[in-house]
Amino acid sequence: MKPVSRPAFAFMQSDQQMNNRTPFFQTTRREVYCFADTLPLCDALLSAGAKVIQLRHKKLDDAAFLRLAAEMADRVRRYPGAVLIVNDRVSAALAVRADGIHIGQEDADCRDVLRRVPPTMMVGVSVDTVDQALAAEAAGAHYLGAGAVFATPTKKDARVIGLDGLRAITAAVKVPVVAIGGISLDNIREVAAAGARYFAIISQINQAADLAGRLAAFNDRLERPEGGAR
Ligand code: TZP
Ligand code: MG
Repeated sequence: MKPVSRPAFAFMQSDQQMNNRTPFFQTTRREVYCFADTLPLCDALLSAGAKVIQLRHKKLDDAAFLRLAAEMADRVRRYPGAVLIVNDRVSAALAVRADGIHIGQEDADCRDVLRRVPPTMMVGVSVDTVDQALAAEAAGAHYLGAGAVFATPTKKDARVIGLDGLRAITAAVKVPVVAIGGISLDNIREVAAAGARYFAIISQINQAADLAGRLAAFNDRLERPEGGAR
């Protein structure tokens, strides 16, 4: 997809410049949810047609993270329909007027985050049990990240909930569920059948030799959930 050219100062404009994409996360669509921790990766994902990019970087100090977040927000805004979610760091999400903030159980409290961010900013919460899912939904989370569905080298310490755990969570809540952990071309249809609406995929996309081709292959699986010939 070609970027739309916008003035470079676009994201520095007033609050009205802030996105109005809530609710981006819906229970009526299926979408791959991508991750970037560098600008070249962010660019590659956007030009391949990625619609959701999460900035997830565990090591950068706050100043460097903020610079990267600002650059990524600027890039994402050139692609209509694409959104930037910032992981963990609420202040950075606010400063760059990200489309969303994603928090884990050990990060900030969901209600506190919702009070701090504008109503247009989506708040996602990681959960791995039905109780956590119900609590996050009751607190007002716009979407839930559920996993790890499968064991994954990307996050070795993640609790594995399996397809049964995912199914229990999607059945318990109304908000859209983003499945995460070990999602591959071989299992994404089962993950979709378990009720997930978004599919958070790190290694199987970011480590692919042909990133755009891999993203297209995932989208193809989602467009034809039952499989079969084109
Ligand atoms: N949270 C639970 S599993 C996971 C995170 C961040 C990593 C997912 O990465 P991959 O490579 O798609 O399994
Ligand atoms: Mg976190």
